[in-house]
Amino acid sequence: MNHGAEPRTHELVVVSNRLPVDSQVGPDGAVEWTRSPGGLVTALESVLHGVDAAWVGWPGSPDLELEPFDADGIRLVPVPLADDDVARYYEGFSNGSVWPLYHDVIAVPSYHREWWERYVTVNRRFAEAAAAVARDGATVWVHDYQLQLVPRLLRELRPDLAIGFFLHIPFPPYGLFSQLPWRSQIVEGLLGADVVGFQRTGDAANFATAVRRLTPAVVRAQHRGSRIELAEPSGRRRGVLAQAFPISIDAAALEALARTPAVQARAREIRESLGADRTLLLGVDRLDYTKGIVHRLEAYGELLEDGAITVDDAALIQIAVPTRERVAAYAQLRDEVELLAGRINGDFQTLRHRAVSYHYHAYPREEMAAMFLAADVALVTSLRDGMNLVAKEYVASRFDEEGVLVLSEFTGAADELRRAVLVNPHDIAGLKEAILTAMRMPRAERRSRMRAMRRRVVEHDARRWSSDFLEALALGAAVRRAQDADAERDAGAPTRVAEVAEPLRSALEGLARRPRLLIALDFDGTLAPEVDDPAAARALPAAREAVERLIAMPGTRVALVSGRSLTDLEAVVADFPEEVLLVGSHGAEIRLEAGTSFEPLEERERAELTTLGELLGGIAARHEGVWVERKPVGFALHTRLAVEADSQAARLEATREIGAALGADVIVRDGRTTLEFAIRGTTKGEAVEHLRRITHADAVCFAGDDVTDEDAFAALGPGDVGLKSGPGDTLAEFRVPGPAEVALALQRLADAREGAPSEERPR
Ligand code: GDG
Repeated sequence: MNHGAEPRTHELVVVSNRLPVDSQVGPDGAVEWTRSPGGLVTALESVLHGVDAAWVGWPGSPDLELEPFDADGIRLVPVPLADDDVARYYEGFSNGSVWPLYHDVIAVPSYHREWWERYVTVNRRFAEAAAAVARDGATVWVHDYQLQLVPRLLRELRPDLAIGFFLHIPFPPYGLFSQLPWRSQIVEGLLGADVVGFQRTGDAANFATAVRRLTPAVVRAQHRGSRIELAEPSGRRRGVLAQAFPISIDAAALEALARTPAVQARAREIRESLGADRTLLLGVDRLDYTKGIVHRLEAYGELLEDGAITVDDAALIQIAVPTRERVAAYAQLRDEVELLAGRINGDFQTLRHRAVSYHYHAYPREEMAAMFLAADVALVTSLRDGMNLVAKEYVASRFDEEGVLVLSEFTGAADELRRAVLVNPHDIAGLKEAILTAMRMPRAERRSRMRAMRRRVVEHDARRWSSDFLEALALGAAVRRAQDADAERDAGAPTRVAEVAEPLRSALEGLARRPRLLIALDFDGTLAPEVDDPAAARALPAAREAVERLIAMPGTRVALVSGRSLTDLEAVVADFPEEVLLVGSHGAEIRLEAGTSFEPLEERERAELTTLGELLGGIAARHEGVWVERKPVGFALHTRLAVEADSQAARLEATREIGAALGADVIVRDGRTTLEFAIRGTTKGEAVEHLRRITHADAVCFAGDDVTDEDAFAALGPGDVGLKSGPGDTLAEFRVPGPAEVALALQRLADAREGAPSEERPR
């Protein structure tokens, strides 16, 4: 290894919590580094070679400040963590909050603000370290749950980079994810990437739901994931690909290792030491509560207890690699597993044979390969696991096409290794059954299953995983750069009308020249992308900016016309200028000025409303169980609590008396248990008519997306412009795909109106 301090930049930068090295303190007290053969290094090996790459990560010991150094042709860039950082960012937020939450709350997550704050600080430190060593336009690939804020932080520092993120663990369903007090920040953090990769399609789908629920982004489902369209604070649109890229292993290298004479000899030795006639069951896991080790031991213990197997038939080797020992849940799990293994041995072992051979430490790769080769059955019983590489490693090392894999359905690997004996580890009876099936499986069936699984793992290996991901990232970044370049070019041009296609462009230019213009716009699905939570809907920044520009121009009024109640609408458009006219409840409520609840009624309307109230009040007084409710521009007669005779009589009298007194001025709506009378129209069409009158507009532009907007389109005449957002039948003359294009059309209208002769326009 070669130490050096000169600042260098690189074309590919990998960022992960840990650097792929282990430190040891040498006899002279100096720190020595050896490359640790962790899964991620192996998986990235092929892409790291031949490019100028750096790896940013924590060297693994607290309070260690190191200069960047080279190891095996890769530049290693250490990020220091103080003991307190390790406690709060790593053991705390990463492993005490995120890990249990993302693994189906198998252990109860705790949420502490000081953990979260340190997570933010440490993520910023990683982002800064990556930004400092990335060449102009470089690719940065960020890994895993400890660094979910890095993509956004890095994009803010270095918008030129192609940023990818891969989550190695599951992404939970929204019902669980929503527990997280900082759920929005996490989603925003991840959306800083061009590509967010997940293990399973289900994880990508869970993420898409979280994006829909927590942000106004537009999410479109596609193969193995979705495409997310964001509006950045600058108003620019940016696409993010969220998709499954199932991780894999270097199958060829593992097979080659398993084929070496030394490993084969060692496998024979292991078998002989256990007793040649016994079926060898093997479990290899980090000692983590997600891995289902207790369930596995319970099933095995019960099989011995039932007498279905004996220690003369079977042996279980359980390798439990120490992990996160300072986190309480892990210390407890260790006690539980060791107690159980001890109890099974106490109950069932004989002088000749142990029931469980339990090892609480890691082994070298060669020893692992020998164990895989020796084991008749591999037991992977995770309660939840992003992928589980052990399952794939077992398959890859079985070049002899022998061995049976028992695999939990709750692993990512189960999506690919369909010919394993699939189990639900919570079902102990089913798990026992599966172990027996595996132990007794006929040779021909074992071989046919193993062959099929081997094909999958060999074809979909780590090299393919990393190249698929990096290709998708290169493509995503290229598209974004092209869009940015277009936007920059257009921003410099005097007019940007050309982006809106003909004939809409000419129609907008025509509108721009009209002296008094009314622009009436539906909100949801037109200015704001549809979101699951209506309260979270917000107009695209580009749309809001266009409205701000238009409203500042003489002779130009803008109204937002929505089916929402006025109060509701006011809440979601609080970021709009106060001069905007608001129409709620499909036209029933109108706010002409901020602070007024709705438009003051004209004298005639006030009189009509009084008459209406008096007549209905009289009717309600005459019939038991009938009452009157005041509405914004009318009344509703409720008959739900009246007996049939009273209800019918009240309805008949109301229709007759009001018809006689007010005639066609009143709009009647007949509901099952209500009869509503309004003195002002309550369709968007009537709203547009009304707005046209009060603003004295010469021309109207209306944009909307749903069926209630059709009334408004129907109210348009020659010289007006109707713009439909999205699919579906429409009376509108023009159509655009969605809110982003509506925003663009409004911007072009503003551009054109700014440039149009304005002398005839009133102030
Ligand atoms: C996370 C996700 C996802 C284990 N014991 C020894 C040893 N190992 C190696 C295995 C394997 C790796 O450690 C464990 O990988 P897993 O995938 O099984 O599990 P996690 O550590 O939880 O990994 C997981 C993975 O990230 C990758 O995306 O699959 O779902 O939780 O490679 O062989 N290696 C050596 N000695 C041991 O004693 N040398």
